[in-house]
Amino acid sequence: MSLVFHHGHGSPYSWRVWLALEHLGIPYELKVMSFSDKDQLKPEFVALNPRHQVPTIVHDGYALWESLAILEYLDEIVPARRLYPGTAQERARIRRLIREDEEHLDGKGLTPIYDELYKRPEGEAPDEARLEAARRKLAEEMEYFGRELRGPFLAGGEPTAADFVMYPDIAYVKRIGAKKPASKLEGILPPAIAQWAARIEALPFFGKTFPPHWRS
Ligand SMILES: N[C@@H](CCC(=O)N[C@@H](CS)C(=O)NCC(=O)O)C(=O)O
Repeated sequence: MSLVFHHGHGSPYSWRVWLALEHLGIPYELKVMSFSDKDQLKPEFVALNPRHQVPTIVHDGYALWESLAILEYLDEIVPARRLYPGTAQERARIRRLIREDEEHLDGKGLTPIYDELYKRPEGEAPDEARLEAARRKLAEEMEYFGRELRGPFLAGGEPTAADFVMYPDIAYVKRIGAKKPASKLEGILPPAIAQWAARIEALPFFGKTFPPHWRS
């Protein structure tokens, strides 16, 4: 089996897939794309993925993109270890948590904060009311997900796709909190989520997936 993984450091979508590949023990060839060099727009990559996004995998010549489609595909090709384990109901719950993360924690909490602090034109002040509303939503969502823990991880004793989808978002909350005091995100993680994040960070393969430019 040959699997090529096209990744971009700092992409939360791509990070999900890297964590999953490692957890499943799938051998892969890592190809890191440089966004500043616009690698994703080079003709050979656009020929592979017309949406020119990471993550993209090529498995035995079959190209696939969209992180959630990739996670479900990886789950099916390695039956010995699952990203969506359990009964139909347990598997559905993992999918529910993923959708809730995307819509609520990320979409209504983290994304507006990121937009206000990183995407406004130079010198333009953030919309404080929008920031505050998003910060409140993020705090509520992290409490919600803390209550969804079923042991060390979201679905029990082992991490699943739900943990690998949520972790990069929580890593962004931590990073923005540390880098942008105006975000007032420092210390916002409830204890249950801080401890859960520490458990992901203690996974033996975690270190290699951490964005190198985040180390400083
Ligand atoms: N819905 C996609 C989003 C992927 C995505 O937005 N990737 C960004 C990096 S975070 C990207 O590759 N952007 C490069 C571009 O659009 O040219 C997924 O879940 O995989």
